[in-house]
Amino acid sequence: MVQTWWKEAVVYQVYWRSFMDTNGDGCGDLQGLLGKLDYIRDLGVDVIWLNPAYTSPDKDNGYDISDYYSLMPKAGSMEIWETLLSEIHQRGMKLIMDLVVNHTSDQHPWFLESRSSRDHAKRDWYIWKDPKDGREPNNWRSYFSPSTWTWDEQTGQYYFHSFAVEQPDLNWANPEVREAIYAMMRYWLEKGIDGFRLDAIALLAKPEGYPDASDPQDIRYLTNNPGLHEYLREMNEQVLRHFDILTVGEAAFVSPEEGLKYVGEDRQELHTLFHFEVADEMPSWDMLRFKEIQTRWYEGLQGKGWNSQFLNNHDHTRQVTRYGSDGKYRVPSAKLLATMVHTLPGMPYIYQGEEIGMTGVRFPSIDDYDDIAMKNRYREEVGKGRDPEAVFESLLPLSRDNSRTPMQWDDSPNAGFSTGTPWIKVNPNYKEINVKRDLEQPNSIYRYYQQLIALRKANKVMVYGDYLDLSAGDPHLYVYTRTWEGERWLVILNHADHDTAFTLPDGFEDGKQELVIANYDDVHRDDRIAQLALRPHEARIYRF
Ligand code: TEU
Ligand code: CA
Repeated sequence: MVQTWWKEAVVYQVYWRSFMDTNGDGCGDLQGLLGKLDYIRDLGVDVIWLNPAYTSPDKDNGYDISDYYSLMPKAGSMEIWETLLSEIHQRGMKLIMDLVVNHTSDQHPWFLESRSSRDHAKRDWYIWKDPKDGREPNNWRSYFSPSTWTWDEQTGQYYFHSFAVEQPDLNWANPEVREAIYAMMRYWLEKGIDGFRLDAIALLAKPEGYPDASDPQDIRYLTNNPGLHEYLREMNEQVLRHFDILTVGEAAFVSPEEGLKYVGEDRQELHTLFHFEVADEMPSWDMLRFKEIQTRWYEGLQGKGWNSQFLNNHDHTRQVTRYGSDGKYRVPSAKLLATMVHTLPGMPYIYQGEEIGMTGVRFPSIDDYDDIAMKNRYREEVGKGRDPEAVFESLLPLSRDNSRTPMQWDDSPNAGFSTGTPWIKVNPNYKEINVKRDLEQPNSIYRYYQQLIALRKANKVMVYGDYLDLSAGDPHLYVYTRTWEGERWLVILNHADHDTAFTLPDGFEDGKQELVIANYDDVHRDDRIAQLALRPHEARIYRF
């Protein structure tokens, strides 16, 4: 397998609007990120993934772009962006940007021209259809609205959008569109960025004829359609292969077999991908399901493609709340989840705030929330006559805003995020959970992440080691090995709020082990481990 820098990388995701505000407008900005680069570098990460900062009306927090070649004023100037890139590189880190090319904003000049007339040269840059039997061309629903079609009175046709009404899909079947996107990608790559996170990349190709879906609610029909991989291969030929970069695709509804089409070394498409079998299809923790997914993806990709490991991002609620325990076991639980993400096969991602165990949030009113996906669904469900309070309660656990509350720097007002009024409220637990406190404590979650990342740098077994689950049937324990060039690591995790009995598996001789790391501070190097009562959310790694 070709070894390249990105395979050994740890990625840190910065949702800049919630990271650090330096001009008091209540919105994070690139200047704020600039001032925190040493904090990120000290964690030990290699790559920063920056969520979209391109000019946008901000209906979907930057994922509705109206100019790919400039930055939205609230983020900062191109000069600040250039300085940011340079300062990131000077610290030995790399920057990847979000590439949002399945759709643009409805305020993008391309769309304004396209919608101006049926005869405009850019009409075919988007997807327009006549009504069918006097209504939408088919019965599909979008991610953020009841239908993927919106009527345009001016030209008497519907236009297609996989997400919000304000996010019309580009017509990737049109070579002029593809050429325009490739030119834009070269513009940013020639500025020196180190790659892209490809947004909603599974949606680029649309099925021939837009047939009705048998189940409109199961929106996987939007993804992985014929023609997609021809586009990605062309993108690779035209752009990606000419730069030494990392490309990570966001691909919903893919199996390992489907995933391999994106990232197989022989495919010449992308390097790795975020798949969402866990994030989308496992609403709460299910250890047996998680282990089965991990083993299937390992067997599906091993030796042929590279996986990515994450448990949260700006679209999914915070892992210690959704998949761990954010009450009295928050600290060990956050460390256990980190141990898992950083020792399972694949490139680990850290979403800002995860490294101090930030939690999900429960604001009292729908008016405290911003996420277009949540607000649209609330309006849709209440519009059907459902009880507003019940709808609101049902949307809280998975609201994307759970992960979008401001970074908690210290216990000063607004957690040190802003001297103004934050665009979204700070999680009230910031007085207990903040960077300042974690930096002061030797056994904090932040310090544990630092150790995990340092271990990865010093031990290639974490990157390239073969993986074997030794606990497949256990609902609480996750015990697996990573083996590389004669070195064997045994990872032992008790993902439970109670003690769980552990027995050293066959093939391991008690007394021969060396403790690598433990998330409880009283574990000693020479502890015997033939039989253990692992404590709630206890994690240990041993080298044999
Ligand atoms: O999300 C793409 C997308 O499909 C998500 O809805 C994802 O599949 C789902 O959240 C997985 O649980 C990307 C961005 O990450 C998201 O923030 C944007 O709203 C969306 O695209 C539109 O650009
Ligand atoms: Ca600001």
